[in-house]
Amino acid sequence: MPDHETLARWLLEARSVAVLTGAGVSAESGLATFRDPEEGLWAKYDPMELATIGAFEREPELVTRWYHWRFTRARDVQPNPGHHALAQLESFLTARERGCSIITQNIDGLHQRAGSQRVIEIHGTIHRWRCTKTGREKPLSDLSFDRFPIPSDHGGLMRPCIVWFGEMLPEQALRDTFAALERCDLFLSVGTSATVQPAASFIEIARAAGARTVEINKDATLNTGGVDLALRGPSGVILPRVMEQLDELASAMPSGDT
Ligand code: BV8
Repeated sequence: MPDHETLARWLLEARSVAVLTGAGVSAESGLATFRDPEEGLWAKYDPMELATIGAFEREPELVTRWYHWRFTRARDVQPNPGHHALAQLESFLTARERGCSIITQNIDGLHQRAGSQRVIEIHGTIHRWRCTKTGREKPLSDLSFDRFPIPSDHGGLMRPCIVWFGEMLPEQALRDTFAALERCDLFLSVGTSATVQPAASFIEIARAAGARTVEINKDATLNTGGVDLALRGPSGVILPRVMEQLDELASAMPSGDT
């Protein structure tokens, strides 16, 4: 049986699905991943170096400019068929009173723009910024990027509400993530190199909870050898094919059986 049909059958049987996504899910929207080389001005910078509290403290103007540039990129691109397929999966499962959580490492907000509602942003969002002194948050739309770095109203600086390397993940997001992992019977890892902790270990929690594990990724990762099913290729192609197959299987079932 072709892999995408196997996955469609597993999704039809699943009672609760947890999906971990990484930068690869947004690649087909035109957003660079952390490991693909950036073009232009930012090509000479290593995202792993810039996405740190130390870099912001040492060079607040550079890091603020980088996040402003990443925000404008995220604003100007569109969700791709992979994002839409995951939103469709959430609707499919929710209509059948089954669980579905999108646990994303991405800060671009594209899952929500595609219609996903049950999104856990474990590394925060670029669409909200906060004062470094008071912690008070503002939506990005309330900020003016006419000077870098951006002074806050309280004598501090404005920083994006994201998790930098060396920072703790948001407590509520972690609680919601662990709840989703512990109740899932199917775990999908999509478009992530599975190298950043603690996200890279989420698959172990799902596996310990008895879930089947699936990887959908352009390249092999450290997780590939241990998953129950690995589909190699672009998520924007694979996920829509799986959803087409799922809809076919569901419509072939006697009504009320899915
Ligand atoms: C933490 C937000 C507790 C910012 C991100 C020393 C000191 C402190 C911590 C550590 C330390 N050593 C290790 C750690 C832990 C550290 C860590 O994991 N480091 C790594 C480098 C080893 N983790 C942390 O610091 C975390 N906090 O541990 O707190 C703590 C606190 C203090 C001290 C100790 C412990 C916080 C981690 C969060 C960092 N913030 N993002 C921003 O976005 O700017 S991480 C960022 O990088 C992303 O969010 C994402 O998580 C990660 C990139 O990974 P991916 O998303 O997987 O992207 P990548 O490019 O790697 O891979 C893309 C994949 O997609 C590839 O496999 C490719 O093949 C595939 N692909 C490409 N195109 C497609 C595709 N697949 C399908 N279809 C396609 N079309």
